[in-house]
Amino acid sequence: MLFIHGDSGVDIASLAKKSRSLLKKAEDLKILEKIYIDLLGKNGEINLLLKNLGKLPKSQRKESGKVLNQLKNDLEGLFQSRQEQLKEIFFSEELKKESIDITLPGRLNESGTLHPVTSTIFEISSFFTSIGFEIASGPEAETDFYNFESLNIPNDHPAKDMHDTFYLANDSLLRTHTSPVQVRTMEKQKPPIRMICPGRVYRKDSGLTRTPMFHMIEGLVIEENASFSVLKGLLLDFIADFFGKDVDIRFRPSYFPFTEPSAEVDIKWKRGWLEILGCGMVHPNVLEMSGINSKNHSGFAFGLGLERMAMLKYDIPDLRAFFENDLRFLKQF
Ligand code: 2U9
Repeated sequence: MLFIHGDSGVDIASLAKKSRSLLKKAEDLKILEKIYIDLLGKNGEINLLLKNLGKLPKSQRKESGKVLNQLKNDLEGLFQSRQEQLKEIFFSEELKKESIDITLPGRLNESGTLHPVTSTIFEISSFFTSIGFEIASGPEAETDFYNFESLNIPNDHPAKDMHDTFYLANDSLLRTHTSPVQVRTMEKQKPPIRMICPGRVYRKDSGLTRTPMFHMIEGLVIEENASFSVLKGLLLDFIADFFGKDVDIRFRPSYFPFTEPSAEVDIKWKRGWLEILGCGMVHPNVLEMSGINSKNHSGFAFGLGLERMAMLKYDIPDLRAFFENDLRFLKQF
């Protein structure tokens, strides 16, 4: 028992026991800090005792000082080792929180894909350019002359009806096929001409199998001796290239104002015959209207709808999928 102020006394042994246990049990760095200040701070319990040593009888001062200083050193040590421990626990917990799970899958760079209509245009174009065809394009807003008159389409033809064609201001209209581009090319270029023309076309039409805008490719060949047999051979090669060599193909007579004779081509698809394109020998009136002498030149032409080709090739059941821009659909291509 250490007596410091008159009749009150301090039991060093129990102070030591209490202090050691407090330091050892401190749960985190903040609590430990507080315990340190209470015990060993400037005005802490131990320092107050040291300050008051002078009040002890001289005979006890030396011994008490020694005991208190020993306790102080002892507690400083305990504090430091508990502080190290708690720091280690704190840091390892922080590390755990910040740790990176390197087994998780990385962030993938998603790359875009071509729209199925675009890849169909590319595929068909590369077949024709590989055998010497040029690719041409032209305006989507056209005149009556280039879209109808020059193509031998009479004024009373149903295609010219307000119900079928989008008419714009200033006597222009949205082209209903890409044929105007071929007419413009014939006006500018001397034969031989071998060209294809992919692009958007517009018709006042909509439903499950038709949309007011769709894509076409049309082809045109003007030579001295263009013949139906060459046209037929070319289209047989093209269809075999696009759909595979084993596909069954049928030519069937048809009618278009701008070709004579005209035909439509069907392929055997699943259960029955399916129309995929139209073609024919360019009508002499069309050649003459574009400044080509029909006496010493002849031509053939063909046209096909691209959405339809893409639907068959990629087995897409619904036309609307092309225009909805649903990424789950587009990502498959
Ligand atoms: C010129 C002369 C003739 C292009 C042709 C077709 C037959 C044809 C349709 C197929 C399905 C359009 O997308 S579709 O609706 N096209 O059947 N097109 S011959 O004839 C031309 C073109 C230009 C100067």
